[in-house]
Amino acid sequence: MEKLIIAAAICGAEVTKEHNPAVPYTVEEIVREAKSAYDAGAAVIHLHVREDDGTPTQSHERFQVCVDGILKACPDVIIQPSTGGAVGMTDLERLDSTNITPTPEFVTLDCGTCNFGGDEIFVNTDNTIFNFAKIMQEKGMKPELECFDKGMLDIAMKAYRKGLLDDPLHFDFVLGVQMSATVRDLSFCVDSLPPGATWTGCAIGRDEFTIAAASIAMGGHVRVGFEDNLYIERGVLAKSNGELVEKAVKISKLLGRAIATPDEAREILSIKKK
Ligand code: KMH
Ligand code: ZN
Repeated sequence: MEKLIIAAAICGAEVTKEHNPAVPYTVEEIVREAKSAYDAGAAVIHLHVREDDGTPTQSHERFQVCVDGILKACPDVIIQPSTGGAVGMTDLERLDSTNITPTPEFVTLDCGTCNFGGDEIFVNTDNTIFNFAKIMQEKGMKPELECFDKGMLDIAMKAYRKGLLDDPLHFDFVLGVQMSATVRDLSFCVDSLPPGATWTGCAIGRDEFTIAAASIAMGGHVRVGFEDNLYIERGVLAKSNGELVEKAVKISKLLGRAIATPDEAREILSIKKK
């Protein structure tokens, strides 16, 4: 089977130090967490950043300092700035994370609106998605198509048919927010993929490693990290993102699948290094 790409979502926009004191806020903490994930085997860092007090920000200045720090510590890693940001941010604010140097090689593209718990709604209208896709295409940034349910894959395919997405497509199925984190739901998404697409599976909360194991066995790639899950096992907080990546590496090795380096991940995903 193809080597496994592990992405580490090291920070997110919703979790806080109250949930797990190792959640990074400062530039030093962000770099520390990225390095721990990279050293453990992550090829991709899915990046959100914070102000020092933990407030999520998409400011390109803050992203630039964090990206510079991460690249100094992990020179070949693939950094994937989020364009999802935090619930309630404007489209312009969300896209500011991409205004950095070098232009990001990989970014997220959220493919639909979804319930984000309580009264929170993460808004991605068709026009937002098409505009983001167009900008990504113009700037040569490969989008990872974030799908929180199968309908979002269908919306992504609308953008594809409009010529706003280039082959080969890469999807990230995020389970446990809107669709249940079950192997059945993951299988439905995977069975619906267009030919030639690659995919990653991840789940929010306690099902992170069940969905990771299923994704590894099914030939997909995986994402783990504090953005999605704060625990290494039931009731035990993870000490670092590296510890979560190590667990994914262990599962993959047990299942006989080797881990991709960042350059091997670029090859698998057809990403051009900037
Ligand atoms: N924080 C969520 C509202 C992404 O990174 O593109 C959006 C999110 C998805 O995390
Ligand atoms: Zn994210």
